Amino acid sequence: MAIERTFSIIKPDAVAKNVIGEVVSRFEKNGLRIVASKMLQLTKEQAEGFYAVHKERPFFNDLVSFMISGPVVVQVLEGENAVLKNRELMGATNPAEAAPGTIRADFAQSIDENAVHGSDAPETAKEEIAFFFSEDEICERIR
Ligand code: RTP
Ligand code: MG
Repeated sequence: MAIERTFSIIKPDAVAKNVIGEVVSRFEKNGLRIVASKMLQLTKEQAEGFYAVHKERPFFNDLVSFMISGPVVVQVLEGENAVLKNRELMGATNPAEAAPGTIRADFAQSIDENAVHGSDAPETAKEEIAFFFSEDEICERIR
C-alpha cells in the first residue's frame, strides 16, 4: 500500500471546544502523520471557494457562516490509505449516525457543526491541499 496524503480541517466548533489535541491524537494513534499544519480564520471568500461544490445546496450559506465563525486548523495528513482511514476516524457526516468512538460521535453536535472535514478521495485531497498549502509548507515524511 502506497503512502497517501489527505486534507483535514478541524472546524470552528471543535476549536472552540478546545479539543484540537484530542482530534490530532486520534490521527497520530491511527498511523496518520501531520506533515503540514496551520491555524487560521477563514475569509468568506475562502470558505465559499473551498465548498464551491456545494454552492447550489440548501445548506451552503449556513455552512459558509459556520466555517467563518471562528478559527480552524488545516492539516495535511500522510499515511497508508490516508483518505479512507481519516474518513473512518471522522465517522458519518451526521454525528447522530456516526459510529461510537469516531471523532464526530465524540465531539460533534449536529450535521451542521460536525467537528472535522476530511477529503473524500485522493484527487480531491490533492486539490484541497493545494487550496491551502504551498509545496514548501509541506514537510517530507519523517522516516
Ligand atoms: P466534509 O466535506 O466537511 O468532510 O463532510 P462530508 O464529506 O461528510 O459531507 P459533505 O456532503 O461533503 O458536506 C459538507 C459539509 O456540509 C454540511 N452539511 N450539512 N444540513 C445538511 O443536510 C448538511 N449536509 C452537509 C456538513 O457540515 C458537511 O460536513
Ligand atoms: Mg465532503
